[in-house]
Amino acid sequence: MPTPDIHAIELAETAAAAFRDVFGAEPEGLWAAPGRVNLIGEHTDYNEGFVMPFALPFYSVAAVAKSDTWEFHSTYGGGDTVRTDTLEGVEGWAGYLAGVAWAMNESGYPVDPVRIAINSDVPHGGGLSSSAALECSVIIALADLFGHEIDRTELARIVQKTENEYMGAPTGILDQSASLLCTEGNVMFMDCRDFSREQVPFDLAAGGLVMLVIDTQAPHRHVDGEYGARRADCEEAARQLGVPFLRDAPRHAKLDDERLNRRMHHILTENERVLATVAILKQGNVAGIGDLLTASHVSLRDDYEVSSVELDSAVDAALGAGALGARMTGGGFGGSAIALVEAAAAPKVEAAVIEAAADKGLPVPRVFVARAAAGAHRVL
Ligand code: GAF
Repeated sequence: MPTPDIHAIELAETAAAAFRDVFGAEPEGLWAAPGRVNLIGEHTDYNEGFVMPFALPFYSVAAVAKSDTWEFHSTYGGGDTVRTDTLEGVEGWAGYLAGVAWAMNESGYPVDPVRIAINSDVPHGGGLSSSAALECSVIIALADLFGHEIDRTELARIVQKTENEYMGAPTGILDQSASLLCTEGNVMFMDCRDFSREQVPFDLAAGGLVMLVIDTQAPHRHVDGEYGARRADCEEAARQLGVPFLRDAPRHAKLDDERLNRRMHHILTENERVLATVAILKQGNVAGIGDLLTASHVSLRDDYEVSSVELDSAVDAALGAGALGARMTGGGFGGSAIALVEAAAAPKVEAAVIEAAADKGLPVPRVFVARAAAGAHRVL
C-alpha cells in the first residue's frame, strides 16, 4: 500500500467537488494514477525489451459512481461534460474514459455505466504519459467498483488495448505499466517480454543529486505516422533476421538496409544500457549512470531518429552547463527531456536550458525537479 500522497489528496478533493457540482451527488470513491518518466530503455517495450520508468508526483484523479448512463466530466480543457448511451465512437479526451470501459467489457470484465469526474495535473502533451495516467485512474476505479480482482499486469494490457484498438495509437506497454506498477522511491526495471520486474531504489538525495524534467513545451504526438513507422521498421528488421522480436537479435547482427540497421542498433544497445544502468544503481552509484543516459539520447537522435530540435537543445544545454547525463524521455518528437545534475548545479542547468531555447527561438521550457512517487492507488 503506497503512502498517500498529499498532492494526490488535494487533486482528489477538487475532483470530488467537481463531481458534486456537475452531477449533484457524491462519488463512491476517488482513484489516482501518476504520469511517468522513463529513466532509460526507450522504444524497447514493443521489441519485448527492457524499460526503467519511475512514477512522477503528477496524477490523474477519477471521482466515480455508478449511474444509468455514461457521463464524463473533466475539470481541465474548459470543464467539458460528455453524456452518452453507448461506448462506441466517443472522441477526444472522453474517448480515453469510454475506451477503458469498452476494453474491460471486451476483455471479459463487464462494467455498467458510471459517472466520472477527472482532475489531472500531468502536463498534457509533455510526453509524461498524461493519457496513460487518465486511463489508469479510470481502470482501477472500474475494477474496484465492479468487484473485478485483476492483476495489475492484466490491467496494463487492457489499457494498452484501449490505446491500440479504441484510440488508434500503436503504443507499447511502458506507460500503463509505469502508472500501475511503479512504487515510491524506486525506479522499476521491467522486462516487457513477461512483465518480470524489480523495484530498484533510486535515492537521488543521498548522492546530492536531482533529476530535472525539462518539458520543452513542444507537443508530442503518437497518432501521427512516425511512431508507427518505427514499430514497422523494427518488425521488418526482426523479420529479415528471422527472430520474433529485435530483443532476440544477435549482438553483432547486420542488415543490408542501412536505416533498419540503425533502428536495430538502437534497440540492441539500449537494452544493454538498461542492464548496465540497473547494475550501477544497485551499487548505489546514481551519478554513475550519467554517461548511459547521454548515450541513450545520442542513439535515439542518430540511430532511431525520434528526437527533435527542442529536445536536442535541452540535452546539449544541460550537458554544457554541467549535467552528469541527459536524454529525451518517452516517445520523442517533442515532449520532455531529463537531466541528472548535482543539486547545487540545478539552477545553472535550468537557466542554460531556458537561454538555449530562447536563443533558437524555441518555446520556453518548463523545468521541474522529479521524484519517484507512488503508482496508481485509491485515494479515498
Ligand atoms: C511512448 C509509448 F506509448 C510507449 O509505449 C513507448 O514505446 C515509448 O513511447 C517509447 O519508449 O510513450
